[in-house]
Amino acid sequence: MSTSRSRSRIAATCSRTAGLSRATARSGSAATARCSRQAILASSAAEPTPPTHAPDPRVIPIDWITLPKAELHLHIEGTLEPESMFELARRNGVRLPYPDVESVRRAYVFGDLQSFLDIYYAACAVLVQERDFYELTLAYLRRALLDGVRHAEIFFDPQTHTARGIDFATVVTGISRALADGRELGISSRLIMCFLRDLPAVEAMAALEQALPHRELITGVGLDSAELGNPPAKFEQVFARAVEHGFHVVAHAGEEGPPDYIRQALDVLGAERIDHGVRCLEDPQLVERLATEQIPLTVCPLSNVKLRVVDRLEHHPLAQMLDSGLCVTVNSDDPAYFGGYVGENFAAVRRALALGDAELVRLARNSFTASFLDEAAKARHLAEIDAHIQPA
Ligand code: ES4
Ligand code: ZN
Repeated sequence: MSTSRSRSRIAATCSRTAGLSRATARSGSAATARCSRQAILASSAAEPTPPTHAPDPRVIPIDWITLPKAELHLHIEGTLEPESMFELARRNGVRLPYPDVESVRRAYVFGDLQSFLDIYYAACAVLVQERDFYELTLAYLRRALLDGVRHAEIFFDPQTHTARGIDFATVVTGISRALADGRELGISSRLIMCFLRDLPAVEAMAALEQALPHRELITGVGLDSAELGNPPAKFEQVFARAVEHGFHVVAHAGEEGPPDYIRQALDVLGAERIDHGVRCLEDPQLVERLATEQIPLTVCPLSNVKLRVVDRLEHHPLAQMLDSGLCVTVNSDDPAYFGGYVGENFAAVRRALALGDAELVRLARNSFTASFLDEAAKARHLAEIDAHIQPA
């Protein structure tokens, strides 16, 4: 495993064009140093090679934060920052069980997915008016732009709100109005409604019915919340009906649940993308299928550490997933709770897993190819990535 890993990193690094940064190459690797020297020589054959320990002023480092990318796994309710939580609580007369912002942040220590969901759903009580959903979404889009996000496919959980007496229309129009304004700011988007898998399937079916008058605002359906004990097959009929209505299909699977949940998401629900999917590595046949069919997996590294899916980022399976030929993307999940937006997720895996330039570029390219954008838009974004890493 480690042999194939280092081989692929060398190959990836050596396929870079002259002028790219080698700051991401793991220090002490003779092979990457050799590759970097070749790149420098190609760009300036007449000049002597500088010592490898000194930064080369001719190499322009890539800005990974502003590298154009798409965010494909983002729960809009998970972008509620503690400051906004207090502001909305005051505005809507909602009592919070915390005295201040600092004590909220201190509470964000989670043992597993369920311990996070308990706090996350409770916090949603401050979202009441259409303008609350609008402001939440617009704040996210403004923040995402700073991280190079050009396109965002955003989840929302309608049942979390309708169960509190908030109209489906209030939620979906508030979010969609912000998404329309976001387009003016230079960020395209799609909206995906998720069913809460810990609730009965009939309730998911009712949510789908409520969505139909807003069909044109919603691109796809997904499946989230407590995974263990709630297999995808529980929602077979709901997803069949969603497909009849032409919705795209995604599903959280293989975050805490076993590889078989990933198979069910694909074969029973017709999922086009798997959200998380990290546990696929326990099943080599499944990995082979996911790689062959290039089924995208929207991986959320900082989320996986916070929810203890992995014990530390240095042990995250993202690198192994890349090496296995999987179409993986890096995403932020619930950034207000997990310690970072998508740029911070990129920066964190780059450092912790010593990813090379080519691997980071692949992650950004995958984010567009795995999106629900049309082919022309995908091509435009991929060209923009090329321009970013290879300035004229
Ligand atoms: C979620 Cl991290 C995660 N997993 C499953 N469902 C979710 N809803 C919001 N965040
Ligand atoms: Zn998620």
